[in-house]
Amino acid sequence: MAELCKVHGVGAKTAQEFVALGIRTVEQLVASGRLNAQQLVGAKHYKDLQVRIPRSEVGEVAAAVRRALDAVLMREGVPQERLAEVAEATPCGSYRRGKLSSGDVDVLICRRDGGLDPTLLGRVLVQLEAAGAEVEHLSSPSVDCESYRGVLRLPAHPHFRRLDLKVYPQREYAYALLYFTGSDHFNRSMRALAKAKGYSLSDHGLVRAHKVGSQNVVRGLTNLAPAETEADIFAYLGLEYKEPIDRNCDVREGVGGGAGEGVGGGAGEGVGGGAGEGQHAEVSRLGGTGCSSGNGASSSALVSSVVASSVVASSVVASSGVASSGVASSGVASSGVVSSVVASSGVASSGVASSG
Ligand code: DCT
Ligand code: MG
Repeated sequence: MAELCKVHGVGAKTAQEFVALGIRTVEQLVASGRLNAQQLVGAKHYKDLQVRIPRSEVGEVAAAVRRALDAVLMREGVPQERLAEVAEATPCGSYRRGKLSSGDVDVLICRRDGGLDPTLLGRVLVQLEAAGAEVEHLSSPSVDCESYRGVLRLPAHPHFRRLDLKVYPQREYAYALLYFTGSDHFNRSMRALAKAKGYSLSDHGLVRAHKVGSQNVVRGLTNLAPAETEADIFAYLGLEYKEPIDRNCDVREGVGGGAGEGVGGGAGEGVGGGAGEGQHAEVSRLGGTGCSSGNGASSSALVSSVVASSVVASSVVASSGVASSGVASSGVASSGVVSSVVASSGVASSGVASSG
């Protein structure tokens, strides 16, 4: 069961169904003929896809994508000196947050000289293959594709790696960058803040949103805050700007405030302890904004850092003597979350019940 769950595209429920059929190993699973095309790719490479990708290789994959994009653009007649201004390709996710290793490679592409081009990703993939990469698809790149999921192995590298490519138009690009940089906890926190202010924040923009009854949320269609940069979005929401490296709210690598991996100094470092009891009320006043996570990490700090307008210097927080809250049901203290989000805005908070 545990082994079957490691196959990309096979969830716990499906794995249980396979086990009920007497299937125990990935080899048996492949032989059973019960996998769809995506699951077959996942099964074929399931060992590779469990290996974390060193930062240098994420950079190489992203550079290969950029070269392929450039080749495609040049074939369209874009002169070499205009390539950088015509299109952007930014590796996001944990790589952009400075992590030393990543689970996958997330590259966002923006065509700056026009709207969406549904054929672009397909052409980039063909070019990647022409340049020697082995590519297998988890989603089809052929028709109207603004988003691609697959696995890729660069020549001279032993492992296949998960690759996600997405194309966004210029007007949405800053929002997409913010979203795909994450971390997911940081995003949850920022979305919760937006929600508390009557907005809905997504990878496409910021719209008005209000609840009807207990469930339905009506979202506006107009992006209220056209943004050139991520900083514009922070500013619109009244937030202090956070560099990508300061958006690591995960607890995997920041347990106890400070055990983080990262480059450039700062990722995952914390102010040590710092769960401010006083801010719990602020968070609960927001009605438990849904920013707690399933694995027990609280990411409420961003919310309260804005809602509570007082700014407590992080050093003060650190020395305030308030014990790290340790709310996580998994037993993982959430101070890594607190410290990485709060670091400079400085309002201590965590302590939101982990199961929300
Ligand atoms: N994301 C999110 N909510 C999720 C999943 C993802 O907001 N439930 C965003 C934030 C990160 C970005 O998408 C890319 O997702 P992943 O690749 O899953 O995360 P990562 O931070 O890049 O981590 P990893 O190193 O494991 O790829
Ligand atoms: Mg990633």
